[in-house]
Amino acid sequence: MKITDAKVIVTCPGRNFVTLKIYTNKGIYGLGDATLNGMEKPVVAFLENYCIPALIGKDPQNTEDIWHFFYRGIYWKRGSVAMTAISAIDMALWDIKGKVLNTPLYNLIGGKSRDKIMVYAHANGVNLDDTILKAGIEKEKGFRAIRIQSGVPGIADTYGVAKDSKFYEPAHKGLPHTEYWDTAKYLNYIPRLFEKVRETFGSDIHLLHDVHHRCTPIEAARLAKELEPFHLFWLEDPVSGELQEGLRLIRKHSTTPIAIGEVFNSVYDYSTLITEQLIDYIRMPLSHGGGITHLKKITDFASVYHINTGFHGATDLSPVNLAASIHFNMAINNFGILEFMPHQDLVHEVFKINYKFEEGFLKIDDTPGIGVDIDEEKASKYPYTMASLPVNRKSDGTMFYW
Ligand code: CS2
Ligand code: MG
Repeated sequence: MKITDAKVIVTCPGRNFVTLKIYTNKGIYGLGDATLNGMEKPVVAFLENYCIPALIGKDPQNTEDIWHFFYRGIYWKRGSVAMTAISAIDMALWDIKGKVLNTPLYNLIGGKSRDKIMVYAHANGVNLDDTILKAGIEKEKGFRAIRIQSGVPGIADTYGVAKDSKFYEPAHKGLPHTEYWDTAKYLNYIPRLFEKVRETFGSDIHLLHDVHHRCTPIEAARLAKELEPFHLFWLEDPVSGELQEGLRLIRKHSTTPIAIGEVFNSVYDYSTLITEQLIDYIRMPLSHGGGITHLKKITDFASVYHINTGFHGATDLSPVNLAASIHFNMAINNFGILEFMPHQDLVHEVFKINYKFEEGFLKIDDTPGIGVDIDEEKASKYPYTMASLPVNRKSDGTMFYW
C-alpha cells in the first residue's frame, strides 16, 4: 500500500480549522487535525513544503516508522508547529489503518476499557453570580464535571472569559491583542469563588479550574493549598511547567490534584513530572502532542506512576481530534476525564461527526478508523480568517511570563 497524495484543507466555520487528508492507492483516505490556534498558516506551510512531499510513496501502515522519520529523523526537532503537523500525519495514518482493517480506532489500541467517556464542561462567568448561573446551566445539561472560570474583580479582561459572555474563544481576529493581569487580585478571589460554588452545588459535582500558567510555583502552591477544602478534581496549568522542578514546590504544600501540559508536545516535557509523581493528569492532546503513536507511549509510561489522562479539548481542536481522543480514551486503562466544549453548529456543517453527548458522557459509534469526515465543498465556503491569542502584561505594562 502506498501514499499517493495529501492535501491540507483550511476552513473557518466560525473559527479556523486545518485538516490533513492523506490519499492512498487503495482508494482509502485518512484525516488528521492540524489546527494550532493562531498559528494555522505555519503548520500548513510545514506540511505542504516538507512533510507531504516526504510522505508520498511511503506505506501508510508503517505508523511507527513514519512517526520516527518525522520526529527523530528531522535534525531541527520538536516545537508546536512541527509537532502539530506530525500529529496530523499520525492521526490520518491511524484513520487509514482502521479503514483498511475495517475496525474503529479503539480496537487498534487495546479495544474497549469502557463504553463512554466522562467529559467536563466549561462555565465561564463575567463575575461570581454569573459564574454560578453558568455552572447551573451546565449541570442541568447533565455534566458531572464542570470547569469554573470567572472574571476577576479589578481585572478588565480575564483570559477566556468573554465580556458579552456568548461563547468561549480566546483568539481574537487579527494580530494579538493585549490583556492585563494582576496575580494578587486573582489569588484573593478564586478561593471565595470556589467556596460559593461548593456551597451552591454540594459535594457531588466534580469541579475543575484552569490557571492558564499565570502563577509562579510558590503562588500556585498557595492557591492549591487554599483550594484544598473545596476538593477540586484538578487545578490545571498552575505554572507554565517549563520548569518541571517547580511542581515540587506545589506538591510539597498541597493535595489538590494537578493537570498540566496542553502546550507540551513531547514526552521529554513530562519526564520529571511523571517519574516524580508531581502531577495527576496529562493534558497534552493527540493533535499537538505527536498523535496516537506518541501519546500511547506517554500514557502507558504515566500509567506506571498512577497518572491519568485529561486531554485538552477546547473548541480550537477539531472534531477529528475529538473523535480520535474518544477512541483513544475508550481503549487505555488510565483514562481520567476529557475536556468537551461543543463546537458551534456551523462546524458540523463541515465535519460529519460520529459521537454524541449523553448525560455527562461522550459515546462514539463503530465506524471504521476515526469515523469523522469533512465536506470539502462546505469547507470552501468558509475561508481562513486571521485570529490570534492574546499577549499578557502586568498592570504596569511589563510583559507577563506564562
Ligand atoms: C484552555 C484552552 O481549554 C483549556 O484548557 O486552556 O482553551 C486554551 O486556552 C486554548 O485552547 C488556546 O487555544
Ligand atoms: Mg487549559
